[in-house]
Amino acid sequence: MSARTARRTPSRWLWSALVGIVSAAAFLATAELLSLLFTRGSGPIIAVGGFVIDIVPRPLKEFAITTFGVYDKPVLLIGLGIAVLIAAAVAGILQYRLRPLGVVVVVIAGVLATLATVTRSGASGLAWVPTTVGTLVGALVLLLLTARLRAWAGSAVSGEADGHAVAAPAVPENPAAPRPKVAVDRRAFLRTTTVIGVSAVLVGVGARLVSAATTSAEALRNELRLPAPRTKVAVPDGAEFDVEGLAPLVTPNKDFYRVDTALVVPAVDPASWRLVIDGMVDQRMEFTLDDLLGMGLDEYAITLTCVSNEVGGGLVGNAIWLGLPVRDLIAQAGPQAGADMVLSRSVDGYTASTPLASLTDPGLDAIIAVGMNGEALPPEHGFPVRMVVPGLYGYVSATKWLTELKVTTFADDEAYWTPRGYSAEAPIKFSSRIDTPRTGAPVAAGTVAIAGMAWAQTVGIDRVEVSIDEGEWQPATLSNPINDNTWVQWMLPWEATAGTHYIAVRAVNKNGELQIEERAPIFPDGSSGWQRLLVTVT
Ligand SMILES: Nc1nc2c(c(=O)[nH]1)N[C@H]1C(S)=C(S)[C@@H](COP(=O)(O)O)O[C@H]1N2
Ligand SMILES: [Mo]
Repeated sequence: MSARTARRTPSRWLWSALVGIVSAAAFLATAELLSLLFTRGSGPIIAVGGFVIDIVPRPLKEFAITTFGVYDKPVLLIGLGIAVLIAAAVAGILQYRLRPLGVVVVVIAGVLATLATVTRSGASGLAWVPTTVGTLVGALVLLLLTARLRAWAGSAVSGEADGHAVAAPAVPENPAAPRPKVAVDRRAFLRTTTVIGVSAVLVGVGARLVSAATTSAEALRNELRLPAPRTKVAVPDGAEFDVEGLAPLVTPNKDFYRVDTALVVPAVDPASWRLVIDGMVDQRMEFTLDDLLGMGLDEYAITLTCVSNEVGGGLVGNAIWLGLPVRDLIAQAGPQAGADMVLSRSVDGYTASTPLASLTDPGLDAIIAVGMNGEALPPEHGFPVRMVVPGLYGYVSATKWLTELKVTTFADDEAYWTPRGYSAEAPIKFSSRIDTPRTGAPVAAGTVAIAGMAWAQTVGIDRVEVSIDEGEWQPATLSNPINDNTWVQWMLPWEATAGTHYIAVRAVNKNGELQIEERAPIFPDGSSGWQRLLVTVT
């Protein structure tokens, strides 16, 4: 065997170990990437690390802390990394020598990582997805690369057998001659391994960076202490019905709809955050968060609605916000004559155009909010500061991660959605919605509660009417509203008989106006129409 031949024969131990490591990298990269979607960026490494921290016996934990001090977590992660590397190399070698033991090792590791993930506190119902898909990808890569390695090794052996196929030719290679099979197989193996390995590293590191940025927003938020409200929202008796399937009066933060253009939730440090008021003002103003908190905060109950909410849809939510009137800030800057719009800007560049009159009206609770339902704004709802304006769709008023209010004119400035065809001004079209019963969820004959929500921010709901099977409109019972800026619940008992039935709903606001019957799409200024649905009674 010539030296050249020896060099071209794969060292199976090393290459199969590398195959194992690349497979593990593919596993982790896949899981990290999916964890951005399913576990709020808490990837498998962090989950397993946290799991280890939780199950390690206290004396060992204390040993780690006293020995490594503040470096106990990095040391843990490095230790974990080394363990993963060794296990991966072993899996690669096992798969090559004792097929399918390597895949078995990957699956066992996957099951352990999944268990660690789903048992983390606050894990969502889909927390198992990233590591499960990761296991699949890891196992597939292991199978694929091992097959490539075998092909290479196989052709190298047969090349040796016929004596000279892989030996260096004595004369310069004829470029037209077909490549020896061993060279082709070697190339295929190396290329696939490199492509998968490099992609895994890029995807994995990218996903970790993204999640590190988002988790740090969470960390900053946990440190912020908000002052107690000067006045609290009083929820009157009878504000909420006890009907199964009916939306709660106050939407929990975790269930509150989210709509924005941010691919990654901006991580804003409250310490360096500033709100600038500029444009057509006498005095440019700049506020720190402490400035705002020091002005005294009150609670405001306001129902937020998205222009993209279809009739009967879920892009509407009600929260008790902690904040202060925008008009107090704008008054300090002194808006100039001729201005008719405020362009609010987010740290991520998003902008909304709100009529200046809405933000200076002493009768309208247009607010700068820092709190939502008793806690600081969640990162995805605009931490640390957003705007909320009763009666205007979110895209023209509710800028999250707010950083600038530019006093200007509709003639001079455009908001994010305006050149995309949406109306520059967009008051909420008041509406009503059936929450229960639902199409596709049959109910038993007998007394059935038909119930839902209705909203007419700034005006209030006067009544809600229900029609069954095109029959006459019957008034529903309304819950006791918190105020005219919030939605109300409505309910109507119904003696349901077996068969299929139509239920329709409409509202009348306190100005005596009837909800628009004509159907309109959400584009360009919000949907309209009466919700009408088919229910099956058994
Ligand atoms: N920075 C920023 N703020 C934004 C948006 C956005 O895309 N970026 N979307 C707006 C829209 S369309 C709506 S309906 C509300 C939704 O607020 P929520 O996600 O807290 O429910 O935020 C508004 N504020
Ligand atoms: Mo929206």
